Amino acid sequence: MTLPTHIGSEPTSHSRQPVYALVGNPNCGKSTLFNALTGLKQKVGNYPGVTVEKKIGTSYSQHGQPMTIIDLPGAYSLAARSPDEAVTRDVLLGRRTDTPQPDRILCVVDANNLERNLYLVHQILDLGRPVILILNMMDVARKAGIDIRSARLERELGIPVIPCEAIKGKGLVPLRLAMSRPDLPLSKHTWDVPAAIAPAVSELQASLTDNDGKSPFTARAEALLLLTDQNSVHVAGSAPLNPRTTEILDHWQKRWAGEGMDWAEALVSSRYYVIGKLCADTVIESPVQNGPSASDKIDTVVTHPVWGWFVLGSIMTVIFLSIFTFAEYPMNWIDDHTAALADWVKGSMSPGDLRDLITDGAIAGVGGVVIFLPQILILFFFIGLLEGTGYMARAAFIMDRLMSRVGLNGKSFIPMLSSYACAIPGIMATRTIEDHKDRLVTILVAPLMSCSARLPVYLLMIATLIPGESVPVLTKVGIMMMMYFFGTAGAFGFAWLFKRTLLKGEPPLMIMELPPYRIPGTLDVARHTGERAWLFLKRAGTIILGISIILWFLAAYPKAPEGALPTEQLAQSYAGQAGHFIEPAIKPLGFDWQIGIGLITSFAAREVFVSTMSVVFNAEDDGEDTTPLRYALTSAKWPDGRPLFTPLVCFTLMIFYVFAMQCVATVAVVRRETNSWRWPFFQIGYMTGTAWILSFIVYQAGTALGF
Ligand SMILES: Nc1nc2c(ncn2[C@@H]2O[C@H](COP(=O)(O)OP(=O)(O)OP(=O)(O)O)[C@@H](O)[C@H]2O)c(=O)[nH]1
Ligand SMILES: [Mg+2]
Repeated sequence: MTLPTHIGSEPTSHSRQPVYALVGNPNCGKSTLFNALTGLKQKVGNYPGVTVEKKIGTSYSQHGQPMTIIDLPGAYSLAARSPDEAVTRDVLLGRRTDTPQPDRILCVVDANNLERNLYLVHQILDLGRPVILILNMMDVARKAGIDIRSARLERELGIPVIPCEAIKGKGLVPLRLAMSRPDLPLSKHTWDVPAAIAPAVSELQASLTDNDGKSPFTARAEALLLLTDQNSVHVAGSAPLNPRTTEILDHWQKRWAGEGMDWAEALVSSRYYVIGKLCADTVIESPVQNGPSASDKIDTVVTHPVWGWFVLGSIMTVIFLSIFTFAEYPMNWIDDHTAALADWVKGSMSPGDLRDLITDGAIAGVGGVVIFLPQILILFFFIGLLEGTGYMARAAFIMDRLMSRVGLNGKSFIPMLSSYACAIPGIMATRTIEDHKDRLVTILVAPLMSCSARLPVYLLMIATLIPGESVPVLTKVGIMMMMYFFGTAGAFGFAWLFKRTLLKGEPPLMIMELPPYRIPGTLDVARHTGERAWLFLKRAGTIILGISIILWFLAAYPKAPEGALPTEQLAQSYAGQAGHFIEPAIKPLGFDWQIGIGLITSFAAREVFVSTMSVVFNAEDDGEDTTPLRYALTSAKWPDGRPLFTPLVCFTLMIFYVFAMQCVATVAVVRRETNSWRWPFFQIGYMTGTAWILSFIVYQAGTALGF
């Protein structure tokens, strides 16, 4: 039976601003197009699964009319398997209360993989809404010798088809013109649902319309989805089906099962049959070269079981080496200027609490952290490059063997890699993982990957540990890489443990697309780096400033009697009392009450440790020294005169920061993504417990060995 999708066109007048949704397979350039249309800065990257949540923006038609554009996570099919795909399906089917249902759909396809990409487009045409088909990445297709007869495709489908190069903004004018058309046609494309299934589709459609209150088109699309993947419709949050609809579904499924028919497979292959015919008529492939492409050649080395690791190691070394060497000059500059600012405030205000609050609280605290901005910039510049070129997906690929040993798949690795920047986007990225337990395991271990907030702590400790300039920079790089290694090994170890105990499950199969290498957009990398730098500064200006000010008060009150030494003042202050309170618990790790104050405050965010040390050790006094905090730390002492920050203590402290869960923002995100308090609390407990135990072992063993 042939079901016409629809003939005619949509109503011409819009009472509100028209809503467009950008839909397509992962990594086909939707967000790039979204940015080009709206001028916004949605994150773009050369690996599947960059966008995991919808994002709304405004664009203007060729006549200046505003239009709402929704960027959506990539999906291979409307039969969603992972939480990010579910977002796309639910927005399209109008199930989200927080998002307007799109009136018109912009289907983006990668011109290099038209056949595979058209599967989703085909499902979307069933929705009976106006669609514009965008053939993106035409530049890559052209180079690969793929020619698409877009006029023919346009005739066959009866919808506008627009070739584009989103990355260069090519094709935007025709696209805007098409979007401005008040009379966008509905597809007149028809396809044959297998005869044995067609009556079921009609019955389900009728019931979904009459009993579940769906519009006829949504009803038909949902009927087809129900038959291809029942789970995809019975999701949390969507209204349960009317009993009558379920009854019809059960009836047909029992009947087909009795006949030994695989109805889902029959539907999928009949779709592919139509798509195959469509592509045969419209895609002309003339291979321009024989033999492997440049991408393939690079991959034989980069994904090689031995050389791959070598490449990964070299890249990491280059990144850390750059962090240590190139940051020197701008760091000194920032340091000089914060010192000058503090001096200026000192000179222009009369002595008193307010002056001290500004210099010893705000400037010392924020300055102590902002000094690490150059390193953060360098780190994110490299991460941006790795994401843009497509190397991230390769790193995930070579890690896959290791991942499957611990019971995870390559899909968990992108979230874990992203956590090197910050656990929050990492945890968001777990939405691409289909299996609930695998997703949870990944969320639980992601914060063990050393995030950029730990960088200032490591850098400060390494500087204190190796004060001289005589030590080769590679030693510092080595210690730093050790910390990253410990964090990563810890994440793998705990993933292994959780997969065997709490969250048992089959090791999943790896389904990871390796995107072709691309030269990243300069603007994308700059934007990515700039955005992260801005986030870092914003944290310094808000959370770190706030905590520094509070901490200053807690350290300045209650006031000690006249003539007391600064350390006596701190010791009997509220902050000092808190530090003393936890000292018994941390003394076995080699930490005193002053470090204890830092441990307490850095539960808000890890960098706060650095600003706390600046406030506690009141560091910016010495005009002479260019690295005052480090200097203050090396001269800090226990009451009996022993030095406090011995190399062993610095090292132990770094170990503590590798493992401890210290970030309220992450706790909040884990709470939201797991929808319970149980998991974030469990995470705080197991991570901080591990941090304590390992620090204890390191410190005690180190002391026994005479370090
Ligand atoms: N050569 C070329 N690259 C492009 C084009 N459009 C986008 N890209 C690149 O393709 C990659 C993927 O782009 P995104 O916009 O992140 O893709 P997406 O569809 O939003 O991906 P997900 O959010 O993962 O579903 C990025 O590296 C872009 O720079 C294009 O027209 N030509
Ligand atoms: Mg995207």
